[in-house]
Amino acid sequence: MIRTARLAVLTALALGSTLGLGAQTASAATAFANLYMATPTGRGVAVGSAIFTDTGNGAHIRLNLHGLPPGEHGFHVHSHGSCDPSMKDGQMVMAGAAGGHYDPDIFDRHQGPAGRGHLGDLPFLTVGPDGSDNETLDAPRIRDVAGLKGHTLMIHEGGDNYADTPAPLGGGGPRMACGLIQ
Ligand SMILES: [Cu+2]
Repeated sequence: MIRTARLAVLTALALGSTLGLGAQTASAATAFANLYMATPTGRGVAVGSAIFTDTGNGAHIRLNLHGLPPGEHGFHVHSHGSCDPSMKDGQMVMAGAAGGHYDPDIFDRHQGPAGRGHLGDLPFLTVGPDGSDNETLDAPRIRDVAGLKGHTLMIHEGGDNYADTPAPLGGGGPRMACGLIQ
């Protein structure tokens, strides 16, 4: 009897390691996005991935990015589940179909990862001189990692001052890379 139970546990463990990321998703709240450069015609080259993990005290975001311009870049969850270009006021917007910053509580303001603004306001990225970024960022207000699935993760060309002034939405400007959170 005991031996049978032990065998079942071992089988489950073996299955879990075979399934890899899928098994993690089932047992703990994780979500990930593969990111691609945004271009006027849609998805460009792959630039790596981000993995969200629930810590019980906010989320950790583990980055594995490459091929990006060095320096600081605004980094947000956007509302819609598409990275396609869109048209706004007669102008093409790269990754515009992703919509605005994810704001389920309708604060309608940009305040960064610690403020009372868009829930999707994440810490900005700092890309190294070689174009890679392997940081792990803290997102203390993201309490429901699974709830991010179906939204998009966005990297902007410029940095993020966690305010709507002097420029709106942290001043990061155009959308540079984007990925569907799944
Ligand atoms: Cu953004």
